Amino acid sequence: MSTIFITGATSGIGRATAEKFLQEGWNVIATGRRESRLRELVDAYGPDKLLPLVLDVRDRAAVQAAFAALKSPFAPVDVLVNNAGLALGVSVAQQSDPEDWDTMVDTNIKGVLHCTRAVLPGMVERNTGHIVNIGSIAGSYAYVGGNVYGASKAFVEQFSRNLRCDLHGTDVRVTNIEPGLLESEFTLVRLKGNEEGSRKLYEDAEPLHPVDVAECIWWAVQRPAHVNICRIEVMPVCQRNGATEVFRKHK
Ligand code: NDP
Ligand code: 8X3
Repeated sequence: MSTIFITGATSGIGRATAEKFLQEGWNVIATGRRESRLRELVDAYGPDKLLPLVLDVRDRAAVQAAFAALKSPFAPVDVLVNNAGLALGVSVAQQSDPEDWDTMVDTNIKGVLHCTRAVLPGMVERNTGHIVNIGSIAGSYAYVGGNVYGASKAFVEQFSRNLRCDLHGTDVRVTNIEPGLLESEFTLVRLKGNEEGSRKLYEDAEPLHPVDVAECIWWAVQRPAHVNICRIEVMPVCQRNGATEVFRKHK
């Protein structure tokens, strides 16, 4: 395997995954909405092994066109990492903004569907490939304000399991990685630009770093072809039982 397609490679886990696979000599298709961030990656790694694509995963036609237009050495795609995603807001359901709910559903659920559907027929035809989904512990552990975000990640978890059923008899692999507290732009986005709020969430704790998840992805992909890593649930040591149980050193 040598070509990986990563959604949401402009920040956090996606960017760290792009860097990990580039360092390991893979061809990387790095996608996201922010062109300037993709340009930074090209400036750092050059265009030979890195194809930057401005892509909004909510746009099914654009996703289909992006996959259809890929050419060697960026085709065929051996690994798809469905990483693009976000949480918006921390309100209880009865006070949440329905627009935020739509954006989370369109990105975290429909975005995963669009990319998976676009890449899967080719993988089945070649009888090889790997779909790596980025779920979350929020898909398994409920918390106040987690409502649609957590439910969207539960969707990703069950979709990953169901994909394995549909792919039974092929050599295509499916992995769902479920990280806990991880410092990235995630909380800044969730709190709509509130830097102080984002800083406070990670204060006095040692969260996961994006590279920790990139290493999980690398490990799952590197297993021998007959091994399917189904789920990886990974939290920082300071966290237990989901989002709200974080041990803080000075509190
Ligand atoms: P970041 O906010 O740092 O990165 C999110 C990425 O998703 C960005 O590259 C962003 O790119 C991309 N993205 C968002 N919306 C879209 C869209 N419509 N189309 C294409 N790309 C999009 O957060 P993380 O790296 O932490 O998050 C990555 C994944 O990990 C998400 O699915 C998140 O739910 C999950 N996760 C995060 C955890 C955490 O605590 N941080 C824990 C568990 C899971 P751009 O804005 O340029 O489009
Ligand atoms: C993000 C992790 O627990 O903050 O997926 O919802 S959590």
